[in-house]
Amino acid sequence: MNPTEEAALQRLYADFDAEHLLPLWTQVGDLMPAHPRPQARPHVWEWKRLYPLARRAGDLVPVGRGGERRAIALANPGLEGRPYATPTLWAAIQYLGPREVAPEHRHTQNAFRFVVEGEGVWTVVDGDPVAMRRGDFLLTPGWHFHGHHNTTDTPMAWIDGLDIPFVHYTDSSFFEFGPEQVTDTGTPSVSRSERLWAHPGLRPLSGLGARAHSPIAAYRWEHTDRALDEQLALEDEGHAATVEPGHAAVRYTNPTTGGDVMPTIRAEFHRLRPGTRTRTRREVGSSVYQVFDGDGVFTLDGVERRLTRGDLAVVPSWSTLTVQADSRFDLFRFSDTPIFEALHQFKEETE
Ligand code: GTQ
Ligand code: FE2
Repeated sequence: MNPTEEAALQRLYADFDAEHLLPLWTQVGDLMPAHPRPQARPHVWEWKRLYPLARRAGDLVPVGRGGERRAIALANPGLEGRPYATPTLWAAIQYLGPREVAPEHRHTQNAFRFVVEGEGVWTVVDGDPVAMRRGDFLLTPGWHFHGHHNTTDTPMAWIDGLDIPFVHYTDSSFFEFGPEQVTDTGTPSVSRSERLWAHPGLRPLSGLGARAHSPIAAYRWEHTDRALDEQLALEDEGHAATVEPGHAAVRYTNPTTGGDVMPTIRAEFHRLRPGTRTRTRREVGSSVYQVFDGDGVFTLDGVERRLTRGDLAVVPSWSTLTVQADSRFDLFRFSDTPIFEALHQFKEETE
């Protein structure tokens, strides 16, 4: 290109800019990479550092109307300071002090809680009080009113998972305040939702038809634990039951469809026998893991990170993951996979 042409080209680009236009040919490599090149990075947050920070927030920051929740988001270091664990998923530690109440509200964002330690908080979902205890997985699907109240003299912390970033990018958020106090202060050990819905393989005839969200408000640890134990016992007895040798796994499902618990979020629990090393996998979409119990090593895009109880790890889209269990290793996992499956964009590779 001669100097005259070069100057003309620069004028063209300046005129594009003035009209808010951008040519594909200068951007194509970034816009259409040969495979996903996530901005989010693999990252680990240690529970032993998170929990004391949440406790300090408990001492200094009140919970109530306006702020709504004492939730502290995991902010992925690749995502430009936004409170997002991945481009689609929010993950936070939420802390509720003795006798505190987080007021009721509802929003289009889908939410869940997972409890790694403690008890004494009830989350009230559309008026149904749901006890929260170690190992329980609790749902607050989109547009259900929910508030949390701690009925004890001890604080409690848990993790929240929501599709906040996805809803934010897609400009689809609606939000409404509910009452400042929870609508039902009862403290039953089993919610009405579980009494109606949480019986294996049985559904009430008063509730036929497919629903977009699971009607089960709480998936209790005793069931998850037993399901995983039985997979390993069956494997010991020579029956096919595990996803790979020494690796038991279950997915939380919506009993009205057999599919995922909520339209945007998948949740699973994995149990590795001591010494198990998984195959290396990568897939489209992002995941967050929390260690429920035990010790092991996550190799994320070739980098080893040692994890222990409560630690959280983010696996961005198309990043490789291998898990090595040094003890029995129990892992809670959630991901945005249902979004990609629904759009026929899901893809995975196993080494
Ligand atoms: O508990 O309702 O971590 O609305 C973020 C948004 C928790 C909740 C979060 C929320 C909640
Ligand atoms: Fe909420």
